Amino acid sequence: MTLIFVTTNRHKFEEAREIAARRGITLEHRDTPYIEIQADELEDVIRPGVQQACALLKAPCFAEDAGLFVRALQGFPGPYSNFVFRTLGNEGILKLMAGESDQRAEFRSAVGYCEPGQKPEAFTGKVEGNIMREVKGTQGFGFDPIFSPKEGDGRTFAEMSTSEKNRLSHRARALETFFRWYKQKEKV
Ligand code: ITT
Repeated sequence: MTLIFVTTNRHKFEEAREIAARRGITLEHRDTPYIEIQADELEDVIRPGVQQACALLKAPCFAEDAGLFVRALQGFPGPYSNFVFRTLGNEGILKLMAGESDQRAEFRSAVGYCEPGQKPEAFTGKVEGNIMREVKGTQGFGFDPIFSPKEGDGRTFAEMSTSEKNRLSHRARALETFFRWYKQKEKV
């Protein structure tokens, strides 16, 4: 069984490939760019996004939107995570957090799936954790070096292998829900 994952982010694809393989699903990578609208909820961003990608590809596909929501910053950068990572980066978030005692944050993920002529479906996942005081680790991508999941052993996502991150991550959780739904729908 093969599914198309539309993303410009190679790291996301590698993470998803491992999760899909465990369920007997092969992923095909497409980096077709689609427009992401501005909205507070990731599901509201990914639904029109994946619908557009599906129309461009003329094939069933899924896409994902993720973000880091920091409690002391009222959920910032949230749906603007891509832009904030490119502009302020990890050091920028650490500066904003200097002097904040509440270090809680969560990563959220929304996976969107669409078939030509159909309404898009969305599946979500999240992981709670803390923003570190300094960057730690070199694996993963984006905000991984400043985020330590609550259910972990204190390491950041950037100090974990892909399979370790996949045991806890927001993306893994959203994808697991999507793949379960998909296999049931396809009766496989
Ligand atoms: P797409 O083409 O799939 O949209 P993207 O990199 O633009 O790729 P998103 O908009 O979903 O992905 O993600 C926004 C940013 O949030 C992303 O660039 C990272 O900086 C950060 N981010 C998302 N998921 C992350 C994760 O698992 N670990 C660390 N940072 C993450």
